Amino acid sequence: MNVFLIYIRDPQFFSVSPEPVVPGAKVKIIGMPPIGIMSLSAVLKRSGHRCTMFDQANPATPDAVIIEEIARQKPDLVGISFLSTTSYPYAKTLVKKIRSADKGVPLAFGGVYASLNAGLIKEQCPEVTFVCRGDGEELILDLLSHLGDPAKVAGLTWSQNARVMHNPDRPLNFNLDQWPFPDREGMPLEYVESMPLDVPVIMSKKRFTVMQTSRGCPCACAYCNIPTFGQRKWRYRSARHVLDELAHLQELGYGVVYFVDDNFLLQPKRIEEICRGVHDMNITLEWGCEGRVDSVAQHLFPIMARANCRSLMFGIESGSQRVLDRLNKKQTLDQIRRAVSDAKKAGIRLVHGFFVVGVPDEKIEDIRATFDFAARIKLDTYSFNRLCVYRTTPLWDEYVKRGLIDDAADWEKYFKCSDIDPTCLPGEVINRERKNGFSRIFAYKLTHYPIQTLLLVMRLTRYMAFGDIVYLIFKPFLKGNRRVPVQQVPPIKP
Ligand code: B12
Repeated sequence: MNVFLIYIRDPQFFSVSPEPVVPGAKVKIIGMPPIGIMSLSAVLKRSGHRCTMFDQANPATPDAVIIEEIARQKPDLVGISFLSTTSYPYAKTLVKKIRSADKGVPLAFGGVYASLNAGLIKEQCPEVTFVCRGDGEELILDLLSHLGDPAKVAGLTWSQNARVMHNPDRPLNFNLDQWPFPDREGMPLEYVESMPLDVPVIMSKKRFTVMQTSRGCPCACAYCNIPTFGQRKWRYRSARHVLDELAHLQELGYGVVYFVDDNFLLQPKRIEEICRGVHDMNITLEWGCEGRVDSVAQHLFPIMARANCRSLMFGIESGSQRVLDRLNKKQTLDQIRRAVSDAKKAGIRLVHGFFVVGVPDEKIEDIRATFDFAARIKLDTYSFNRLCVYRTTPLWDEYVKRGLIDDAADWEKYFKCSDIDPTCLPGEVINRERKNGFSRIFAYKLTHYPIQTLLLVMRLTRYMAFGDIVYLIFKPFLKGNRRVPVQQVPPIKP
């Protein structure tokens, strides 16, 4: 059969401007390769199906071109993949456009947000034929075999006689080694910038891609819905399978890879095997990953560094223990200090800290403590985002109970916590404290860690246009705070 897969991007995360906002800047799009559809494409092709992938950020294939292709090729199924609440409006718009051009083509949604809101989406967006929940590999094959009899497909939400049908869930599949490596060569990707400006994922000019070596996370942080999506289970590919994919990427000419795992640092034995294999198999690919500071794999940081781990991004969140506890982070300030210092001592080139501000019950002193803490630990880079609440997270459920969110009316929205929660500091105060905090961090880093700061700036100049660096440094002080991308998709009212 012939399948189209389309990856939806929220335009605020990509910029395809021929005239960059900062003169001389070379950032093309802020994002990563769409590994979700690439994974499905590989599975489809291995089973003998034809598959064409589209990325909404590809300037060569705007929506009109995709719709023309649908009219020309008449695919048997069009799968539409998006990650989050923020991209749902754009997925809806595209589905409506496709449907008005073609009444009959089966349209399927998939991805984390679609999975967790399937029934509501199917009701709100009748143009979409199927909403696919959970892992897509088995499901999409099953769906193609039962396009005329969707009742047989576990994990599917669809409608019959105007009634939304919610088939039983698919059991979680733990055998991830059975799937082929993602189809990375099946779509053009030269418009994707390998180093998103918001998060300096990887600093390299080598050919870049992403890889997923495990799925899920057993933790229960208040702001995260991955445990809901993955039933708090952690599923992983064997070290052997991961190494084979790394070797395959090297053969294809990739030089750098970022692991998009939810919790890469969970199992020391597997990490050790992967690192040992990197040496034994002469894999020179550089890589980066994310992890928790309480990982029991910290003694492996030196081995990881020797196995070409170049960036390690920690979800630190706050420099106030009170705030960490409020977020149910189950980590201590000491653990953070130790993890960051161990990673730097081990020789990991870039250690990043993700922080949030605007947390419920957070006081001005907590925000100040967070910035001062971030300044003092040996992080190379850091980001401080305003905490947002998404449906199916513990925090969302708390807000529903407290009457701050009306689940029935608000399900397709997300909120900055400070916009709805009176226990948060007001937005202006958070922004003011964030600006002041950035000034203090810069001053502290320059005076206390001048060599680390200088090396970082020198490294940035090697990989980024000067305009981008200036923007990155001054972004926290700019009004509005975010580079305004040229929007390929018109903004839609929520
Ligand atoms: C990498 C990543 C990013 C990257 C984007 C990568 C890219 N391609 O551009 C960056 C850093 C840019 C990013 C940004 C954001 N992200 Co993000 N991100 C992730 C992360 C960690 C991994 C995603 C991934 O690559 N998964 C691996 C692939 C293989 O899985 P997949 O895409 O889900 O696809 C599988 C299934 O879902 C299914 N499937 C998917 N599509 C389809 C379609 C069909 C037809 C079928 C049958 C099946 C199917 O099959 C696939 C294979 O099994 C997820 C966490 C997660 N586990 O999903 C968070 C996550 C998706 N992000 C999240 C958020 C909130 C954001 C931001 C809004 C953050 C912000 N405020 O800036 C932005 C918005 C991005 C956007 N445009 O939507 C939340 C979403 C929560 C929500 N309800 O909205 C998540 C779940 C993190 C979390 N812990 O809560 N993100």
